[in-house]
Amino acid sequence: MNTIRKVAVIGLGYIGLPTAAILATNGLEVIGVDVKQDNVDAINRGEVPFVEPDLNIHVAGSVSMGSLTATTVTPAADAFILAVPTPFNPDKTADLSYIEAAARGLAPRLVGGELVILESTSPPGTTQHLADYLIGLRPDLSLDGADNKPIVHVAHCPERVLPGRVMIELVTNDRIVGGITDEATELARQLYQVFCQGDIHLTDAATAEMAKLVENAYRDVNIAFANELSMVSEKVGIDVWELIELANHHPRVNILQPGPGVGGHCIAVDPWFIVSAAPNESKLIRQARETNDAKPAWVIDQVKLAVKQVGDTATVAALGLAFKANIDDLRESPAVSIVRQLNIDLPECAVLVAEPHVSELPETLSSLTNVALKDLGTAVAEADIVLLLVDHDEFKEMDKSVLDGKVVVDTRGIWR
Ligand code: SAJ
Repeated sequence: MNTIRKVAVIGLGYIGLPTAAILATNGLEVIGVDVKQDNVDAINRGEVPFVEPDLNIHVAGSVSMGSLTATTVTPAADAFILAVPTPFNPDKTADLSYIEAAARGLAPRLVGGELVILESTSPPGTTQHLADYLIGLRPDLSLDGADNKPIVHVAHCPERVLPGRVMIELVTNDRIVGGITDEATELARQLYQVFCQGDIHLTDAATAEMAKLVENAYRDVNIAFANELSMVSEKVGIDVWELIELANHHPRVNILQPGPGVGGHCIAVDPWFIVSAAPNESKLIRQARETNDAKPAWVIDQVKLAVKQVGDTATVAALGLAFKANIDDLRESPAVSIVRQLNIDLPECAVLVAEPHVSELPETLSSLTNVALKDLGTAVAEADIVLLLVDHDEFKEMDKSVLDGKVVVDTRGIWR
């Protein structure tokens, strides 16, 4: 195939847009594709439709240089990168409909020789499914040159960047690349080498898929251990934060931090793809998921105990809605579900939410009576109970004396 000069990145979300921008700032012609016209328009103005440190500089710069443009229609290109969502279905299997829709968009543009990379987190076998799906749409092409048909090269390269550090980790993290054929693997390696300063490890597509899932399941299992310790510690009357700090002095122990539950669109989702691929063999992974999913209900029980002390009409300040510190991403956030459930379980309590990273409540909360968004000072001043849900810097840095006389439920251990 020819050198890759033009890349279409399909899906301009938290991963696709940074990837498009980094390719564009490294000299490639990049066309971003998204179904959301508003986002496409914003990007073409050089704006970023969500918060991610340093991304705006890359997008504004590459748009003004003309190396990054956005559109709703997939163009012809030398390489296509699919960065679309893979949510789970109600039965916890992966919903591949966004991948298939992206494939339908690009299939008519193929002439042979292109590279198609799936970046979306996917269960084992999805890259092969994508490849077969493309050939089903374009039987005049092949995956390996069989019958002298022009080749479409298909590979998986899972994204592994941490929200909040995306522009750094895109460049510095190692990458895993696994193609349907060795040639596809090699072509994908060449593309990522354009901007990736980490090592690029080569494997097959299914192993690359599993590597990503396993990384997130590893973290989920370890957070579940910390969350379990927090519940055990409460029961036996000790401080879990001190406990973990002390245990972590051991040279081979590194326990993670308990919290109100695990949020985000990765760690709370990906382990289920392993469970659905091998249900009988993945009992620990499933249990960890269930332990983390059960943590918000435990936090709510702690608030109910506090309300018993204060009275049924207590005012609760809920600090933080994001799924983790210093970002504005509310997806799968345990904090959002805790606030919602508090409103259902404690209808007489006013819940004053302070979330410095959003200007309005998300839809699931905005319609609730007795739940309101306030600035941090007002929420805490008016509260009888202060429920800390996210360890944002603003909360860590606040003057602790404002908590005097209030009942504090600190799910992240920042005020101990
Ligand atoms: N959390 C805890 N305790 C901890 C660490 C995290 O309760 O000690 C919670 C966070 O508050 C949050 C959730 O877990 O609700 C997930 O946060 P995270 O920072 O661990 O991870 P994500 O979801 O932001 O990003 C993960 C990363 N995966 C790993 O670190 C193995 C990232 O590298 C992946 O690219 C990303 O998932 C993804 O897209 O899959």
